[in-house]
Amino acid sequence: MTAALSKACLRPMTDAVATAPALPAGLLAALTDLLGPSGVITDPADLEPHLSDWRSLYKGRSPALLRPASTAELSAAMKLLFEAGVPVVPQGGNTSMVGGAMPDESGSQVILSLQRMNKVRDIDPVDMTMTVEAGLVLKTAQDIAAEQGCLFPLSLGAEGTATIGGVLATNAGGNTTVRYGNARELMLGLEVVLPDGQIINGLRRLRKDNTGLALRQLFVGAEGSLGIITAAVLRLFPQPRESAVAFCAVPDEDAALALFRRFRERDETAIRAFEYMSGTGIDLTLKHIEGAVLPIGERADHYVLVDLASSRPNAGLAEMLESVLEGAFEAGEVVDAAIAQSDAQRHAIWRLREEHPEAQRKEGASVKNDVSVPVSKVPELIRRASAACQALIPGTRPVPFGHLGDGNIHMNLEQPVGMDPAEFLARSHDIMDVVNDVVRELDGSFSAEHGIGRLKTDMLADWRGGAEYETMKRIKAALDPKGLMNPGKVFF
Ligand code: FAD
Ligand code: 2HG
Ligand code: ZN
Repeated sequence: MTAALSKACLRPMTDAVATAPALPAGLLAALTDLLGPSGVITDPADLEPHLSDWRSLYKGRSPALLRPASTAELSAAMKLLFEAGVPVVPQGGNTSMVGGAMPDESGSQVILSLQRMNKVRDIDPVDMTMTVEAGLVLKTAQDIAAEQGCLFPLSLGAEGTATIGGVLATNAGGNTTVRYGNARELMLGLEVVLPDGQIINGLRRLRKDNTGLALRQLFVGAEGSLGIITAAVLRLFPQPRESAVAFCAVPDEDAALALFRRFRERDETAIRAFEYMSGTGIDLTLKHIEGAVLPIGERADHYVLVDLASSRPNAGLAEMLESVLEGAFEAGEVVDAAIAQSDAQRHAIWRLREEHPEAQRKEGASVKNDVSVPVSKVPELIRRASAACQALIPGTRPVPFGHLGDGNIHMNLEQPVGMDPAEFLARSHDIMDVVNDVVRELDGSFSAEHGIGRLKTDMLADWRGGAEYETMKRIKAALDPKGLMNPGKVFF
C-alpha cells in the first residue's frame, strides 16, 4: 500500500465545526408531524451519546435523530429526506469498530435509529425461523429464541447493545462463525426501505428461493450505504443439549492450529468456537477486568479456548474433550488445560476472551487490525505481524486474539508502557500498513468482520480496485443515486 493512501486510513477525532447548515425550512416540522414528538430528537443532551463511537475515534454533529415506530413511518420519512436531499446515517447499537454509524462533522446528516422498531413479529419453532424488527437487541433475540427452545447462534462481545439491523448491515461474525457462519448465513429474508422511501418486502422464510437476483444479500454487509434494513427473517437452530469448554495453554501458535485440526478431525460438527489469545492479552484482562482469574496454574504465552456443543442427546462431549486434550498433551501441543465443570466456570472462561477489547481499552491506546488469512496461515500471520510492529515501534505490545477457527485474528497492538498515547496513535497508519503488508502476502483480507465504515474507505479502494470496486460503485449509484445513504462510509 502506498504511504499516501495509508495516511488517510485513521482519521483523528476532530472537534465539531462551529455552525451546522440548517435543514431545509419546514423539514423538521414535517418530520415531527409524521413521526410524532418522540420520533424526532433535537435536544443536544439527548443527541450527545449518538455523536461519538465506541473507540472514540470520531466526534460528529447532527441536526436530529429520527426514531420511526414502523416501516410505513420510516418509508414516509425517507421520501421527505430524499426529496430534500438530506443525508441519512443509520445507527443501531453504535458498537461499530470502524466509525460506521457516525455522522460527519458538517452537522448536515440526520441519524436514523430503529430503537422503537424492536418487536418480534413472528417466531416459528417448526420452520425454525424468527421474524424480527431491526432495532431488536441481539441478546434479546437470543433470549426470545431460547424461550421457544431454539437457538439464535450469532454471539459477540457487544451482543447486549448491538442490534439485528447493525449485525446484518455489517455481516457480523463473532465467536460461533466457525459453526454457524456469519450473519449473512443466518438470514433468510429481509425488509428494506430504499433511499427514496420504497419498501422491498422480502420477508420470505424459504430455504429455497431462486427468483431472480438475491437482492437481500446486497444489503447484508453494505453498512447502511444502500438502504435501511427494517426487519429480517432469521434462522433458528436446535438448542445444544450438551456443551464442554476448556481453556488451554499451548506452547506456540503452531500448536494452537494443530489443536484446532485435532478437534476438527475428531468431530468437526462439535466445534462451536475455537479462539486464540496471547499471553499479553490475558495479562491485560487479568489486570483490568474485575473478577477475572487464570483458571490454570502457570501463565503462558499462548492460549486457546475451545467450546464444543451438540444438540444430540448423550453426545459424550466431555469425554471427547478430555480424550482429544490427552492426545494433544502427549504430542506436546498442550501444556496445561482447565475444563469447565459448571455454567459458572464456562462463563468465567468465556469472560477472559470476551473482555479483551475492554481490557485493551483500559490499558491505554491501541490500534486494531481485524484481519483474516487462510486458517493454515494464522501462525505465520501472528508471528510476522508481531515482529514487524515491534521492529517499527520498539516496546509495542502485540495483543493478537480471536477467531482462529475462521482464520480471523484481531492483530491488535497496545502502546509501549509509558509512551504518550497520542504519540502512539499518531503512528496508527504505519502500524496498519506493516500488518496489512503481511496480510497481503498471506492472501488475506484487511477487514474480516468489522467492515469498512469510515476508517477503511481508502483501503477498500486500494485492495478491491479495478472491476470489483467499480461494480460496487455502480450498484451504489443505482440504488442511491443522490448519494444520501451513509455518505463517507464504505466508498471513497
Ligand atoms: P452500529 O454500530 O450502530 O452500526 C454499524 C453499521 O451498520 C453502520 O454502518 C450503520 O450505519 C449500519 N446500520 C446499523 N443499523 C442499520 C440498519 N437497520 N440498516 C442499515 N444499516 C444499519 N463485530 C463482529 O463482527 N464480531 C465480533 O465478535 C464483534 N465483537 C465486538 C465486541 C465489542 C465489545 C464491540 C464494541 C463491537 C464488536 N463488534 C464485533 C463490532 C460491531 O460490528 C458489532 O457489534 C455489530 O455488528 C454492530 O451492531 P450495531 O447495532 O451496534 O450497529
Ligand atoms: C471480538 O472478537 C471483536 O472481540 C472485537 O471483534 C475485536 O477489539 C477488537 O479488536
Ligand atoms: Zn471478533
